Amino acid sequence: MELAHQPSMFDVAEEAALTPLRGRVRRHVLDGGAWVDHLPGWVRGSDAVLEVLLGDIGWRADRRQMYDREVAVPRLLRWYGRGEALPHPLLTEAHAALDAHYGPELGEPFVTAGMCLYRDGRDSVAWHGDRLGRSRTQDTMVAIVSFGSPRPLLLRPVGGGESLRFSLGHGDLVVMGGSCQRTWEHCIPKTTRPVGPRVSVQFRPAGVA
Ligand SMILES: O=C(O)CCC(=O)C(=O)O
Repeated sequence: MELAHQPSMFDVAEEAALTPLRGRVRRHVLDGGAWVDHLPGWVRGSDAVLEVLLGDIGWRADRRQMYDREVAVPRLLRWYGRGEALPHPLLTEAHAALDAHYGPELGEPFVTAGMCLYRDGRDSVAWHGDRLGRSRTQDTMVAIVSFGSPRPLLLRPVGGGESLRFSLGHGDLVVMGGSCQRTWEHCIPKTTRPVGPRVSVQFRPAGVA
């Protein structure tokens, strides 16, 4: 895939490695039983992972029905199911580290890894909650690790209210937890600013989508 990618000054020299989670993740407690954990720069040397993710890993361009016409989904997608090998060992380590840190609170492991590739500022995801599975009725967690050019993840309460903004790229981690998928919505808005590609890797428990 030919995508112009400007390496980050902080990221390029190092081999990819995780930094500790314990004592460093900051929890934002939100209304309605939701929370968001945030750790900027969780992955050091994240550009090495991005290079692999921007390669030929089976990205798929989806289409969806919008009223009476079919339109292209504005991002590329790749889904890794239970036990499927992830394309970079750092992602396997990240999965294990998330399970070790969040397992006691979540009560189950993260199982799937969904990936989105935002090629430039025209790619986006509209306001939504991940409510297709058990998360429609149950508390859960969705952990997102971001690679490449930062894009804002916005969150707002369902029904309206003040929104929150996390700029996510270059190895940043956010975890949406509690009732967040039911009581809050999130999006990655389009931008007219020139931005390089960003890949988000979302770890979810079984049955959460
Ligand atoms: O790219 C992101 O960080 C968010 C992705 C997302 O909201 C989704 O795929 O449901």
